[in-house]
Amino acid sequence: MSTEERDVLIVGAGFAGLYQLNEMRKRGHNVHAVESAAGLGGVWYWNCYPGARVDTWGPMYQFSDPELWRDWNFSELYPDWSEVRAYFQHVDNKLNLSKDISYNTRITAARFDEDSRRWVVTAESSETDEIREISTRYLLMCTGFGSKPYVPEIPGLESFAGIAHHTARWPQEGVDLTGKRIAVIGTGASGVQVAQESAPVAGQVTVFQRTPMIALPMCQRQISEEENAKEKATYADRMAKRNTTFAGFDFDFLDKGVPDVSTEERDAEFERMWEIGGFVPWLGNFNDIFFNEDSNRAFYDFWRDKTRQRINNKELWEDLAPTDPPHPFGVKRPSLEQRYYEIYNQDNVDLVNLRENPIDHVTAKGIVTSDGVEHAFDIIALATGFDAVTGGITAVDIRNGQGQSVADSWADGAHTALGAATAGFPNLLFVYGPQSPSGFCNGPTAAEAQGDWIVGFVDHLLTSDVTRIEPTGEAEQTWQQKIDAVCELALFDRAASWYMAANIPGKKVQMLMWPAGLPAYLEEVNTSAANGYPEFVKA
Ligand code: NA7
Repeated sequence: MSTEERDVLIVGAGFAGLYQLNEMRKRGHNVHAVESAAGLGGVWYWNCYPGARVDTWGPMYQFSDPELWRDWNFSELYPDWSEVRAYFQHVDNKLNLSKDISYNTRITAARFDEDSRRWVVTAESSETDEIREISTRYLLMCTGFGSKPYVPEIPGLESFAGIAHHTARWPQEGVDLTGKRIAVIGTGASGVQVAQESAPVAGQVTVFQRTPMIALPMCQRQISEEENAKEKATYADRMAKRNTTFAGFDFDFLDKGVPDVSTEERDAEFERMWEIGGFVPWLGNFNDIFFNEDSNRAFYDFWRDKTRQRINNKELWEDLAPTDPPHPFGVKRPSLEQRYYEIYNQDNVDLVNLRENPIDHVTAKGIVTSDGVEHAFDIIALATGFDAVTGGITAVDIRNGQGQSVADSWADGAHTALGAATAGFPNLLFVYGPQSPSGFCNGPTAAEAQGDWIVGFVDHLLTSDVTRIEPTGEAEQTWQQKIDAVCELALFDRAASWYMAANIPGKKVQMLMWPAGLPAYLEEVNTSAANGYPEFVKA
């Protein structure tokens, strides 16, 4: 076992980790990154299932450095996983990040040594089985919100004789869907994408739905070279704007609520948003959409009526676009779809409503539902989501000097100061983690905006005499109170979502994100920096 010494060790080579690596390197720090995948991209390495694509328009789903975007073009407004992966390769070609990344390497454990004030990290290579120890002053978890797939306990799943994969563990070489009988379990973003991609080529697609997805039209289109060239003139302004909007996009909520306008104006706005598509009807809607139940319901009814027009079989309307909303619109992340509702007009596509007819067990041949019917399949796609936000952190056995693990410390709920550090665990920071803008924020924007604060903080520490920092319990309580104050007014707790940690049985239900928007977040962390990081005890 070798021991290498670092100032900063980064776990994860997605947007957040790569930004940290580049910025720390620029400042001359001894930094290294480890990544369990064989390549760059984080979620975009693992999520190569059929139809996987970004739900943010490509121009704004990039780093803001002009050197990186000037000569990069996506061919579609919402690029698929392979184009995003090519983008990461482009970034690597420009910045030569790979030379400081250990791929195929998983961090399994980290112990804080109080004497040296350093983390001793165990890294295992999946290629060579080599186990190495890395000693680092600061440990930066950049594990994203979706790095730990969740597979529900379904009796008999392991006995299935066909092909079964979680969407985020889809084989890199792909799976031929042509003519196959395919089960899709789950109707989040991943399930919707697999279903609509499979339907045109599969022999049979059966979607197992627990909660209807309130999916929005993606309004996907090709982007020509001319359009890309023309758009580039707008990039710098639009990228700067990202830090000023609630969710890190180049658009924001309207500056009015539904009660402020007439019914005609409201409907005209809904129509306008609908035409633009994507997340505009979600995060560019009236500013009371997450707070006022009547406003939220008005949009739901608009969505329901639009969606029903696309489904020929009226018997499916209550399943797919029910009269009353399954939960308020948008408090669960909406999927963006391209032809999802139309697939139900095909003879080879079925829906099983799991609320009426749950899965009982899986056999070698397929899925048996509680009505006793055995549905035979060649492929089962488990689009069942993630132990989101905290899962990538607690999956590593991170222990403090007293032997306590982060997982134990968070058993009754994650607690953080500034959504970036947790009391009891010195010199440990996370980007895009719990109680940060995370799942409410465009990934590249958060990687840079929250990332800049973390770079500044660590740089400040490494160039001072301080060798140990730890957030105070008081700072955590203040942070929690600020989160609770927004949640008390909002509708977020009305859905069993991964935002609320409610998608994993037994996980403590809590708002996992900073719900007050990116500008308020940046004000908090920038104030902290200006005041010398008072949320932390320094030694
Ligand atoms: P999501 O959005 O968490 O969706 C998971 C889906 O799996 C959702 O429809 C769940 O139903 C369903 N699910 C979970 N457990 C079960 C069981 N036990 N039985 C049946 N169905 C189940 O994950 P995605 O991968 O689609 O998307 C994650 C994010 O990645 C997404 O928001 C984008 O930002 C990209 P439920 O709704 O809980 O009833």
